[in-house]
Amino acid sequence: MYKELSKKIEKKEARIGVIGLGYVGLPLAVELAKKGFVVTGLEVDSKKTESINNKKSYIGDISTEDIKALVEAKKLSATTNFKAISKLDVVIICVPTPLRKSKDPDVSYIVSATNEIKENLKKGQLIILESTTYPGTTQELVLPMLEETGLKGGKDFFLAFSPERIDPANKKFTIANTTKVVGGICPKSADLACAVYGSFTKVHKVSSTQAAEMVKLLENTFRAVNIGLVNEVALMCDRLGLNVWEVINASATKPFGFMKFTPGPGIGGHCIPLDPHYLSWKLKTLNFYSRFIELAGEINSKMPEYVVTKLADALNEKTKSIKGSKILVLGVAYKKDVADLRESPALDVMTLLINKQAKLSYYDPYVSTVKVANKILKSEKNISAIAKYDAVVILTDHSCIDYANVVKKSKLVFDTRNATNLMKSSKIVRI
Ligand code: SAJ
Repeated sequence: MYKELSKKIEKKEARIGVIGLGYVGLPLAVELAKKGFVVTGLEVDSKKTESINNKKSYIGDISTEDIKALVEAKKLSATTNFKAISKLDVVIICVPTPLRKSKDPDVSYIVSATNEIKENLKKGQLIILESTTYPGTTQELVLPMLEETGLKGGKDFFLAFSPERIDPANKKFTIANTTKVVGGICPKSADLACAVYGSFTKVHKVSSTQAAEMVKLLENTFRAVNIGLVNEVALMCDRLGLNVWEVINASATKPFGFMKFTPGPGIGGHCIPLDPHYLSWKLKTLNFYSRFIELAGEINSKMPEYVVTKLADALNEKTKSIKGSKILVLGVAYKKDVADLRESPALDVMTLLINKQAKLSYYDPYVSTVKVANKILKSEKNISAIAKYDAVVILTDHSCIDYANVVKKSKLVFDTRNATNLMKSSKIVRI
C-alpha cells in the first residue's frame, strides 16, 4: 500500500481532497492542482463550491484566472458531497479551530471533518491535518476516531500533521516558498506527507505529529508574547515620559539579537489571539500553568482600555470629555491593508467609546460596515470633513491614508500605530 501510494504521489496521479476551502485550503488546493494533481475541494458551504465550479475565486490571494484554468483542465473541482472521499488517495483537513468564549479550544470542526473521513475511509489512504491545534490532537483525537473503522493507522491508512503557514496578502512569502513542517504517526506517514508537500515547496520533517503541532504554536506564541512585551514597554515609556516609537526604532538598529515588534491597541486576527490559548489549555490539563501566555494575553487584552484612558486624558487637556465628543476612528481592520475584522481590537476600543457616549464615526476603506455595542455603523465615505471631529483616533494604519493631511486638518490626533511616523505636532498624542 505504502509503495503504491508513494508512486502515485510521485507521478502526480494521487487523487487529493482538501476539506475546507478557506484562506488556507483554497491556496493549498490550487497549488497542488497547479503541480498536476487532480484535486477535489470538499466544503460544507455550497456558495464556495459553486464559486469554484463556476470558475470564480473568492480569496484575495487566488486569481479567478488560476481557478478558471484549473477547473477547465479538470484539475480542480469542488463538492459538498463528502462521499467523494472514498475515491481519493490523500485527504487534507484545513478547517477552522476557533476558541470558545471560555478560551477553551473548539475542535468541533476537526471532529466533523474526521467523521466524514471515517465514513468513507479506504485502505491505503493518507490523511493530513493542517488546522492549528493543541499538541496531541492528531494522535489522541483523530487517530482513534479513524481506527474505529477497524482499519489500523500506519498499516491500513497513513496519518500526519503539517501546520499551515498561509499569511494572507503576503506577497513575499507564499505557499510555494514557505517550508512545510511535517510530522507523522509513523515514518511512512511522514514520508508520504513530505512527498505531497515536496511537490511544491521545501519540507522539514519532525519526529511526531505532536512536535509538528507544537511548532506552529511556538511560532504564534512567540509573536503574542513579544507583542505583549512591547505593549508593556509602551506603558513603561508612558510612565517615564519617553516616546516608545523612538526607543523601538533605535533598538531596531541592532542588526542581531533583536526583532522589532510594535505596540498597538491590542491584537486581532485569526491566529495570534487564539493559537497560544490552545497551548496553555493543553498544558493546564497536565497541571502546567503557561505564565508567559497568560501574562501576554492579559497585557494585550488590556490595551483597548489603555487607549481609551489616554484619549480621555488628551480630550481633558482641551476641557472636553469623551461623552458628547465627536470622535472619528481611522482604520478598524485587525491589521493594516487587510479587510479582516476578526478579533480586531478596534472593535473593543469602539465599544468602550460608544459605552462612554462618544459621538462615534469611523473611516476604513476596506471595511464598509461594523457591528459594535449592538449598533451597525457605516464607514464615512471619505475624511474630507475631518476638521469637525474633536479627536481622530488611528487604530489601524492602512497605507492608503495621507496621515500628514489628517494631522493638518484635525484638531487632535491619537495615533496608536505611529502612522504619523514620529511627525512633530502638538496635535498628536501617541500610545
Ligand atoms: N501586532 C502588533 N504588533 C506587532 C505585530 C502585530 O500589535 O508588532 C498586532 C497586529 O496589529 C494584529 C495582531 O497583532 O492585530 C496579529 O498580527 P500578525 O502580524 O501576527 O498577523 P496575523 O494574525 O495575520 O499572523 C499571521 C500568522 N501567520 C500564520 O499563522 C500562518 C503569523 O504567524 C505571521 O507571522 C504573521 O501573519 C505575519 O508575520 O504577518
